[in-house]
Amino acid sequence: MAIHTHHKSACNLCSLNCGIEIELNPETREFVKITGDKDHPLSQGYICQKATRINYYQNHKQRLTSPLRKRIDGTFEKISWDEAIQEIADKLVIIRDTHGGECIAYAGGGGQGNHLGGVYASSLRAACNTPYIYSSLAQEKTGNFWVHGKLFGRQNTMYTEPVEDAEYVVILGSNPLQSHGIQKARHVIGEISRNPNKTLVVIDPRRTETAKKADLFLQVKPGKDAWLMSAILGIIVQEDLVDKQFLNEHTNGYEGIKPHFLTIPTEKYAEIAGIPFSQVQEVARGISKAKTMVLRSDLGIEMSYNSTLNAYLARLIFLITGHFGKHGTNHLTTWLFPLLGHSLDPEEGGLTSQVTKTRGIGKLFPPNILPLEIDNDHPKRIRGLIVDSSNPIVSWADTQAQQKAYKRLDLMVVIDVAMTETAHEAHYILPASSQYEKYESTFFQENFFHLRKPVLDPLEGTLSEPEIYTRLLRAMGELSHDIEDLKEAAIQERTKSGHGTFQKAFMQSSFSNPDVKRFGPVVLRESLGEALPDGAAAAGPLWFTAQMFANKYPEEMHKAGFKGKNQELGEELFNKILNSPSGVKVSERSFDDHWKLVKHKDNKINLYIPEMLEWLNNLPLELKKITKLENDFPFNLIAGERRSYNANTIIRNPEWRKKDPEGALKINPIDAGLLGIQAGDTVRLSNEVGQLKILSSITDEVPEGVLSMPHGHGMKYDENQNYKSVGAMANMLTSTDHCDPLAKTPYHKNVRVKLEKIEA
Ligand SMILES: Nc1nc2c(c(=O)[nH]1)N[C@H]1C(S)=C(S)[C@@H](COP(=O)(O)OP(=O)(O)OC[C@H]3O[C@@H](n4cnc5c(=O)[nH]c(N)nc54)[C@H](O)[C@@H]3O)O[C@H]1N2
Ligand SMILES: Nc1nc2c(c(=O)[nH]1)N[C@H]1C(S)=C(S)[C@@H](COP(=O)(O)OP(=O)(O)OC[C@H]3O[C@@H](n4cnc5c(=O)[nH]c(N)nc54)[C@H](O)[C@@H]3O)O[C@H]1N2
Ligand code: SF4
Ligand SMILES: [Mo]
Repeated sequence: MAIHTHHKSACNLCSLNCGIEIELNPETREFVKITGDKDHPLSQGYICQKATRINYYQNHKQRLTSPLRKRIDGTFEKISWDEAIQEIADKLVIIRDTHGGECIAYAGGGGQGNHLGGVYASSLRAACNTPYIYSSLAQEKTGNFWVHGKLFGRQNTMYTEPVEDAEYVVILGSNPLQSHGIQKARHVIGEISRNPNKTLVVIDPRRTETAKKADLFLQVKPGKDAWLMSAILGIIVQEDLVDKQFLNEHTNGYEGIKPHFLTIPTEKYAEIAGIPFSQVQEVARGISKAKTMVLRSDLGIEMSYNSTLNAYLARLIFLITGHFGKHGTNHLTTWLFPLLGHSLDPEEGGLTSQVTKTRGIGKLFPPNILPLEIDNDHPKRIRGLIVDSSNPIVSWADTQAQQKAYKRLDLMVVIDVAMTETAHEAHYILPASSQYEKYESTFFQENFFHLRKPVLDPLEGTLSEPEIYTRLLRAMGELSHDIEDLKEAAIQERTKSGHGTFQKAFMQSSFSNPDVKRFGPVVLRESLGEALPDGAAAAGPLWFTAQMFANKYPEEMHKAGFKGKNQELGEELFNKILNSPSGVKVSERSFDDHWKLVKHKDNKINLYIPEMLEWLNNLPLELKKITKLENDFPFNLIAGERRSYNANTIIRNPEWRKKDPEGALKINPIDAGLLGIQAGDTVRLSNEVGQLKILSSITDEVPEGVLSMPHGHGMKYDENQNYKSVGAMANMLTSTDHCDPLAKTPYHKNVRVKLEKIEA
């Protein structure tokens, strides 16, 4: 029997990336057991039930082991890496040089646990000369980012939601007991729920696991959060419960927004939202009076009607009550590696997409416009698409529209560990090593960085993304400049007397060698990276990241225990990252220097956003008459619930699910009774976009007229080569234009459908 080995790493199933310890059978490559890593500074040993089953991600029948090329008949043939790389590179160059680099788009760039490869993709985009990134983040969070741009001055300003420190906690459109989103969610929510001195408010149309723990559950009507939040804000303003001192010290524009909330008919709005007025008053007053308050929100208001306006209103609730930038409140934070950038609005000259002229937010473009940007006769339509670490056919709106659009591409490449539904549409498929077979890291958690070492050798036939991107660049004829000087300096740097050598050489090269600026990550991997111990070449670019961070936030780093100054401080951070198997806390911030992170000139928050106030004023005052759409499709489907056993599309083998293998539809007993549906019946959901069959379950967790189904189901898993899908794919029913007018984030929580029993 092989001796099992133990390895520290991180869970790749949600953005928390809890520290784990993997017990590995090196002979079979099986992950025999997974436990929480007690040394991980954030998760401290916590994991949820999903992490114990990561082996289903690592080992399964659909792992890719060879580059594949599509034949004319639609089947795939195996080809060598050299062939695949050269053919793809040639085609990229042809598109770029014939139609322009703007006609190439990049989609994905990192899922829940793999962000290091995405760093290298920036070099490929530079070679293709394209700025276009389509990202799953731009189907949930870009409304927030746009609002942050206005409030705080930069779209990539982020805040944390430290619910564990607050006396009053509002969970709005999120279900942390299943989806997490906050560290150790089950412990933390349990503690708040039990603590008589703390108040937990949950706002959700569904009586969720988290709602069951709440002191106050506001069962809002689906998509009516904007009215509910306006009513809360209206009460706060009308009863003058605002924090005047805070508004004076830290904000501008309150006098501008005040009249808009003074006139809100709060009782009427509460009625539209479906919440008793006394409850809305209780929450508004509770928030204002609380010593500390944290608001945590997520997809329930982001993938829902008025998404961008919701983002603004949610933030106003804690801002005008002064619950911000203090212990026990939401507060701003920094990342070692920023996940996104800052885009100017189109009116300020910001970049838009070529065909639909859609704005970028945080330098990202929304998946909802992608089919239209391709399936079009515009001269600048997208002709080349590179998909990395994403499965849009399952994950993005309107599966059918995407399938139709992708057929029009001159080149579609998918880089993935598995044979996905999206890979099936591609001309070329490139097999990546799994997240446990290469150096990997995630940037999701603020003030924290975790570089993970490989646990296993790469599966035969696979390459890491850094290697794939480097090879593509070479095959495109790039990377022509000599980097011998950097390579030598890198070797010197690792000797005792050589400290600082690399920094100097790098500075010089960045003037003399154009590749350093254009393809920084690749150059750093091939120089400094190659000189690192333990095959850590892919971590090379983190040296530059660490230097930039040390330059920007020396005080915050000192508070986190780092010594040194300037370049030395950066080196210390880099070395600490390389040598911390459980991850590193990179900085700590005292609340005194919090306000520096607000990027407006006077470091004050700008509350006055005319576009949002206009939107607010246009919210209809009356419950509209039933529309034709509502008549034809009488149910509100929440298309994409997080449950115990879904993790986006990261695990494909349905056997990983201990319960609810099909991902049943939740139906209220009264609706089920009216339609003669029994638990376990297969039912049909349909609308103007498409239809699907799904297993039913009956529960009063959902109110009448509301249905809820999970996302991430319906993937085709290879059962003895007969592709069989288990469960239903939510995006068969979602449309690309059912989305926020500003950010184009989809309204997946408000999908109108018809429900029918399928007669046997
Ligand atoms: N188990 C599991 N956990 C996950 C994931 C997973 O796939 N599985 N995915 C991860 C990812 S990528 C993300 S982004 C997060 C998302 O995490 P969450 O946003 O917490 O998860 P959801 O279940 O999609 O939606 C949250 C809640 O919104 C509610 N909701 C629906 N419509 C409305 C509405 O109109 N108003 C309000 N107020 N609420 C509404 C739903 O009932 C649900 O309880 O989860 C992460 N964690
Ligand atoms: N209807 C509906 N649709 C939704 C949602 C919803 O609530 N409702 N939720 C949405 C949300 S919030 C999100 S974040 C998206 C997520 O959707 P996606 O962007 O598709 O992301 P994931 O499902 O996390 O994983 C994508 C792919 O990464 C691959 N992968 C895993 N590890 C590696 C690796 O190391 N290298 C490479 N190259 N590939 C790897 C996996 O095999 C998988 O194919 O789904 C969204 N889709
Ligand atoms: S909370 Fe998220 S990261 Fe942590 S173990 Fe569960 S799925 Fe993995
Ligand atoms: Mo997400």
